[in-house]
Amino acid sequence: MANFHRFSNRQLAQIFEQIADLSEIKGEVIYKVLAYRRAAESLAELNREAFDIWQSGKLTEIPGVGKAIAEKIEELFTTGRLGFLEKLTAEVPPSLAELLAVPDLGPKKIALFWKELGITTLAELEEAARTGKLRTLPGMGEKSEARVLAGIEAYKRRSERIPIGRAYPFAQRLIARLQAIPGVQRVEMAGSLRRGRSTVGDIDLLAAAADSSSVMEAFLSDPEVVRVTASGETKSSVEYSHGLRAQLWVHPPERFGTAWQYATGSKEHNVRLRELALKQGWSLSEHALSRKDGSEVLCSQEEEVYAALGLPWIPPELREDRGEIQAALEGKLPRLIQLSEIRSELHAHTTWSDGKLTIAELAEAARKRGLEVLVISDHSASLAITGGLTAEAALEQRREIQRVQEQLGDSIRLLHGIEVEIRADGSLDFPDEVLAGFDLVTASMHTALRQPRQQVTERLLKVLRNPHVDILGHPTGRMFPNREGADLDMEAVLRAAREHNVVLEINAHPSRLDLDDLYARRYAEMGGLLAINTDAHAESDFDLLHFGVTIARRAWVEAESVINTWPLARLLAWLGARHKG
Ligand code: DGT
Ligand code: CA
Ligand code: ZN
Repeated sequence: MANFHRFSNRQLAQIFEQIADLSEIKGEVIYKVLAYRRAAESLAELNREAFDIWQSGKLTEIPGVGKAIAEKIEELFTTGRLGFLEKLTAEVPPSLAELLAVPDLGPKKIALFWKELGITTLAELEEAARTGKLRTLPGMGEKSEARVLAGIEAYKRRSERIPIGRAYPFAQRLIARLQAIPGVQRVEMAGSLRRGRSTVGDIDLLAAAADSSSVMEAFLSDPEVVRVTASGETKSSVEYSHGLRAQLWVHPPERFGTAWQYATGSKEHNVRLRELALKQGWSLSEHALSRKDGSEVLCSQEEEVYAALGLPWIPPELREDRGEIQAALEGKLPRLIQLSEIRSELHAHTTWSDGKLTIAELAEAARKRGLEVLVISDHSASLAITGGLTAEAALEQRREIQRVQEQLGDSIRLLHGIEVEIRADGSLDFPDEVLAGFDLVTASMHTALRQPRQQVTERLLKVLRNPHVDILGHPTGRMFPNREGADLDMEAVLRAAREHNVVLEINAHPSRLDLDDLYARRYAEMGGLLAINTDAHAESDFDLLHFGVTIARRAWVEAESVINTWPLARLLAWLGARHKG
């Protein structure tokens, strides 16, 4: 048999999408462009491989695939190439396709810029607009040139992911506004935001309403909206200033369960779930579960969707196609840690270094939130910008903590910790005999994060071997949106931490979320212990704890693995045993 080229549906879809884009810029008649787009969409949505369909001679039965497109698909499968596309890319530079995604920039203008000024990339277009070259072209002027620049700005913002720390509070505000609209029964987060990803492409919201028009209208006409990017009866999307984006889906309450399941994703989880449904004779869509005969089963609750497929409800944080459906089928889903199970904060700062609250104020803030234990852990001296503690100052602080503890009685237990700085050479700010005096030692690095991989890894390994170090704080040092973590050999770090029984922190501050979910999962699977800490510098920081718990949930972590869930006696016994050992 001949050697065929097995293009996936996705690859085929991308090829026809590219043909559509380039034909459009070339000036091809619009119905042909639309036909290519339709074929691309239909190929992307197929639930069987187009290759298999081709082998059974039925390509033209695919919606949107007529004779001309079927021939092109066949050429790809048989030769691995497509003469038509090769000719097209020789005529129209493929890099122009990206420009179609710039808001308010159409194919005619793109062709004009290309033919008159030789512009083929986004960077060239931006340069031409900034230097006033576009305004001289026919049909252009200063205003339309400015609009091109604004479009480029919007496009760049749109391709950036939004940190969850910005998306989440904004989504809460949007939800409150939409819930106030008459006829709206319920509004919930969906998409990557509900799954708790550290960054989101956009904010997905789902509303339950019998009639979508009033809630859609309110969403689109919100005064903070700067641009409507799509609008329809069941789905619309908008942009706000500062690059925030949101998408609202509206479904009737009796179909809320399937809609919420669909809109929560991930896409990969949904694909697997649909496969499972198909095997059981169902088809699953955002609207309903349907049987072969076309009859629908409506689900107002997500639980009903999973139950119909013989599954327990799967927490959204697990829906990443990382084995959760198999685990659910086997009844082996983890009992994920919950926010309410956290009893202690093990990493917090006061006015003794760069915190905003005194020891007493910090203790009160922690007590108010129901915490049973608070570890005061200010910075050590070498992190000079924080006004870090010297060994002498730390002793003085210890006496102050004792005084505050006496005032507080047993309403909350204070422990004296330190966030000791890891120097560039892997030594710590304090000698061992000083470290031995603290109840709990967290070692963190804040500087020299760009050391080469081997050096920075060795640096941490040295720290992990120090028997006084209980917790490694925010292990990689990453900061959203633009500071990458150190280039660590994480496997070596996790192994060493496990060997020396060092706890790895999931820093709950949304600009950190470090460890991330993947490494936290790996460490917990190795049997390692984790801590979830807010690293509070101010009262409101305590309210960020849920972001850290979400990372732990995404990491399949149960309460047992997180030392903040342990009762005081167990925590103290564990610390005592470590420090004796
Ligand atoms: P993001 O916004 O990039 O952080 O990620 P998501 O997961 O929020 O993705 P988004 O906003 O593109 O779509 C929201 C949800 O809609 C997604 O999680 C699952 C569902 N969805 C979107 N497109 C598709 C699709 O082509 N197939 C399936 N099965 N589901 C989809
Ligand atoms: Ca999204
Ligand atoms: Zn800190």
